[in-house]
Amino acid sequence: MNKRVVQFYMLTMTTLRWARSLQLTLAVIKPDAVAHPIISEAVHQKILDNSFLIIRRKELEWKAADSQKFYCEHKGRFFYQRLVEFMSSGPMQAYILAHEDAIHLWRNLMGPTKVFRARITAPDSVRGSLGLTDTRNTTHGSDSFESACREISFFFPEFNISHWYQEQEPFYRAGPVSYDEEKLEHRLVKV
Ligand code: 3AN
Repeated sequence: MNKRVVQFYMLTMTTLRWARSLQLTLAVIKPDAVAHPIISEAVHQKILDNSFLIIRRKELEWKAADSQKFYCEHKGRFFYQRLVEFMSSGPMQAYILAHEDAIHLWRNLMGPTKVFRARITAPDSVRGSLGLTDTRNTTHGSDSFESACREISFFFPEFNISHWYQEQEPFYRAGPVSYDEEKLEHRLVKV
């Protein structure tokens, strides 16, 4: 069996085990990691290894105004200016991920915000193993259902979240789905 067929078979088996509704979250690989393909590829692999479905993925670059808008809740904090400059300093990769427990699972895999804490308390987490500093901490993940909806719309304005939950979620949950190795996204397989 070639690699693509094996992956398809494994994913088919995986999707058959979804017992609960799928949840969407936003994950971002930040500029510090995208600057080093070996790091961004390791994060991408971690997403696949943890059975997330990649519903959408894109590479993008922010202007300072985008960064200020997204992080407006942190305006006034000592790290705000540094954060805004860093997040508009180079390309990022944004993902819409689906999993039964997508928000919690991705936050857990990322580890604590502060890299020094992450290295001690969660050394195998993304931030614990790959993070550079508290600002350049490799990844972002939504922290609630509400912020996932808001943040997905911020990064993917063309994506209709309610439509996905109503029309697409049942099909992704039931499967089968395949992984498109060129687009690096999962696709529904027509049976
Ligand atoms: P998280 O990304 O873990 O949800 P938030 O929302 O509190 O954490 O912070 C948003 C981003 O701001 C973090 N990912 C990090 O890049 C930056 N940040 C947060 N706290 C600090 C800090 N104490 N020093 C430097 N940067 C920080």
